[in-house]
Amino acid sequence: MEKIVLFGGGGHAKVIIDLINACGSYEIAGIVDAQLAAGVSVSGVTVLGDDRILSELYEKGLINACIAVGSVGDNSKRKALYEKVKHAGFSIPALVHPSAIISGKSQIHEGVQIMAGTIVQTGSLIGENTIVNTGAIVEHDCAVGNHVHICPGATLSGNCLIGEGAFIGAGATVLQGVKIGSNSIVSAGAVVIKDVLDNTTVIGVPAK
Ligand code: JB2
Repeated sequence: MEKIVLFGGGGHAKVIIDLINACGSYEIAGIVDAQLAAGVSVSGVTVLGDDRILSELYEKGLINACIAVGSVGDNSKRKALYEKVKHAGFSIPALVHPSAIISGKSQIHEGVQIMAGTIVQTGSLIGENTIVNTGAIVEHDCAVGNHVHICPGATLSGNCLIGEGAFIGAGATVLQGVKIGSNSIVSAGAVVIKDVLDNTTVIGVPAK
């Protein structure tokens, strides 16, 4: 079985470890973490060191990586780490939980993480390094940009456009055809009924 290295060893990494074990497609070789000491165990996976061992790991033949740092509101850290790891030569495969329902007519790009119980409907595209978190729904013909986080239980209705780096909070709903701008934040539980500009935070029902 091919090996994979996780970058990040916090809460998101625990969910990723479960996902990879459920898929059975990779053996987890270890975790690279900015703060945890080498030798520490996270869900039974050992921390190998920090980002300084990136090239060493690659040279040893560990060529598959997973960005296991999540995000709360700001996806820029995840984006920067993805770009650093990719630049070092690693392959960052899409990971899809076996319980997710993914239309064969959707497109799932590199580094996407699709968690347990999600649905991605026909004609939708999920951009690089985006998280579709536990139980989220992406309805038909949505275009979700790179480095987006769709949080647990959020729903994108059909034909939504989600700009790069946007954050769709837990349980939020985006109505059909609505566009969310790049790096914008939809707060948890919001119901978005009209377009949101770039770099804008909206809250409430209807979201403002
Ligand atoms: O640049 C980095 C880096 N920055 C932070 N490189 C590496 N290799 N690791 C990094 N980290 C590590 O990510 C931190 O040292 C820390 O161990 C981990 C982040 O853990 P935390 O639990 O704080 O956050 P998270 O990103 O795993 O999870 C958040 O986002 C998820 C989507 C949490 O809030 C979760 O509740 C949420 N589900």
